[in-house]
Amino acid sequence: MVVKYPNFIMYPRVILKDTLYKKSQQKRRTSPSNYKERFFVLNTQDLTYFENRPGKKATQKGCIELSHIRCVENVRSDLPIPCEYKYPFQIAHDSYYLYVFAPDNDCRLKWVKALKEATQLNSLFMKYHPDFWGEGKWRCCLQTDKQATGCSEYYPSGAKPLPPTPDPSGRYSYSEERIVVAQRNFNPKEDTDLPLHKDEEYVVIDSSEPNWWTVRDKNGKIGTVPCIYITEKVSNNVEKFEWYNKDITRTEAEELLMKENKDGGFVVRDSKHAGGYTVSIFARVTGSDGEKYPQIKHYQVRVKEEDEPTKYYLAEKYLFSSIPELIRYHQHNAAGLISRLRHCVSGNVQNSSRITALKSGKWEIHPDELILSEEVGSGQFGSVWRGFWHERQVAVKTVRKGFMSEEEFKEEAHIMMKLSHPKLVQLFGVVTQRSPLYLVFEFMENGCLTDFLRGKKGCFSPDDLLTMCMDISDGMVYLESSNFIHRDLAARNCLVSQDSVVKISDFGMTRFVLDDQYTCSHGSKFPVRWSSPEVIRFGKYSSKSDVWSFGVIMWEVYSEGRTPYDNRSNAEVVEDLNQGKRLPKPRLCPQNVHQLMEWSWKEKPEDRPSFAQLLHQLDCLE
Ligand code: 4IP
Repeated sequence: MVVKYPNFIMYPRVILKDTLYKKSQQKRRTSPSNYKERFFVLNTQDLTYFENRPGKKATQKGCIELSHIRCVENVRSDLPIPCEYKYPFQIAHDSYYLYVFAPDNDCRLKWVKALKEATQLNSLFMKYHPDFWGEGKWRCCLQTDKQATGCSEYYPSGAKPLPPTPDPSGRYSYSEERIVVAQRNFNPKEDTDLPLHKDEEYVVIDSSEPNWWTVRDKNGKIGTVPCIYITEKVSNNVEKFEWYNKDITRTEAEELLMKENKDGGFVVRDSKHAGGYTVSIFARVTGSDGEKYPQIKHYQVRVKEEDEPTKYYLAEKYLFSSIPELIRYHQHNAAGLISRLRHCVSGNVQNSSRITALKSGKWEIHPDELILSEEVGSGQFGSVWRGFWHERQVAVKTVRKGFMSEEEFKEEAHIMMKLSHPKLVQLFGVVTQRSPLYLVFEFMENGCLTDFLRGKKGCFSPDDLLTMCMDISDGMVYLESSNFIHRDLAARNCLVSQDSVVKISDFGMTRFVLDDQYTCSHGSKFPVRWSSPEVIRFGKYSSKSDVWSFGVIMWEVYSEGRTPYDNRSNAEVVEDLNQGKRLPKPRLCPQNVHQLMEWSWKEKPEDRPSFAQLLHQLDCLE
């Protein structure tokens, strides 16, 4: 079954309207933080808010298309609310968060329910932040990036799914079961209430109501209880996390980290002190000679029992109520450690879902297995949809009729599916039973690298920019060693995941394109600005022509998404290259990175570095 995003008829139907308060969305750095009374109208197409001034016509202040809404949920916070209405909910849309305040809980429930219903196709299997963003961090998980992945499971339909079937390895990342402990006895007042017994544990089923939560007791009985009678149990249940390596010694942890060889690689293991835990971190540290040397440090998780509740820490200034919280914080902040916890290393589990998908060896996907939810853009091949395949979020590319040699592509698809690397956008399979073809890829929440760079211009640190280049070169080392030539490497063909990892997409795809405006170097759509001289002159592709294109990507990254040679026509670019001219150093680019660009743009392919050399050089700069 292929579900298309609903087709709206000419006149949208009004679903709800009310006067509510809203907080300004801080779209700009200089936006004020204020709260305004607005008249909200939800219809089948969008959510619009108006300013109502007595005796004057209402003026529209904002409008959010429903298809742009990612999440609608109550905000759970102990922050005092500085406007008249005290019941907050959030509407996450595009890259913004709109906080809206209802006068009472019934009104809030009504709005959240209606908005969820109207947008539920948009946002399956997401995470969200239950508390406010404020003072530069998420109050729920302390992450300091406003666009950081949410820390709580989001249920678009309002109903929570059944608990996940246990993973055979007993591990699944952050989807923890929430346990609460009764602080006092409670005698039910209504049929739907559940009695509470002091000090007993209960599993939280639904916490969307601010005052009454639905919980399950040890006998499996479910009912509502007053929130003021329960308290959340601190979960130190580290077993289910991928970073926890139960039975490994200090030496084994060191071997594992050395083998992985990733700056910021870390494991959490049992400490030699019974009941304790140690975090082992691998980092490349600059020695007195200026060279980088690998180093491993072990930090014991310390416990401050005198605090109520008990606190955990690695660096004394940063205290947390549980070990998972501590790890989550240090994944984003080094805060005194040798490195922040950048890469979780695990000796136990095989690499997640991707492997499961590929193990089947099946590349043909049946159309019934696919659900398309919304169109998210259009690529050079045709439109791109966000969809679901076996509960996995995927990007589905539809290929325009006559644009691609479908037969040749089908012959090659299984080879492309075997290419699997954390820095490549994974091809999961192909729907060939229909024309045009559907190509099913890993979904990348942050879209293409060019738009990502332009959208966040001015917000990147030097480390961010370098990491992007390293991500791409890491993926290219893999393609190079697999003797696979990309042929169209450019920032627009790299995608960015939810946690800002850059991955390479569309590798090898131009070979199947039939439109000679793309394939012929004189064609208007030919990527001259990314192409090496031998490609422009003789159509001679190699890993070294990919290296040239990679040099241009580095330039795009350090120019935060500018088009290369943006003041020159394609013909002028060719002329410049023939005269030996090259792109200038972008303002944000350090001299040594620019030297790598120039090395990649050597006239003769054999004078250019390999991707392995480039990655090594970038690694040394970190
Ligand atoms: C405005 O402040 C209003 O709060 C806007 O809300 C808000 O727009 C603006 O936020 C904020 O700068 P002033 O009226 O003091 O200028 P409204 O449009 O309801 O009046 P949002 O985007 O929240 O609708 P920014 O982030 O757009 O600047």
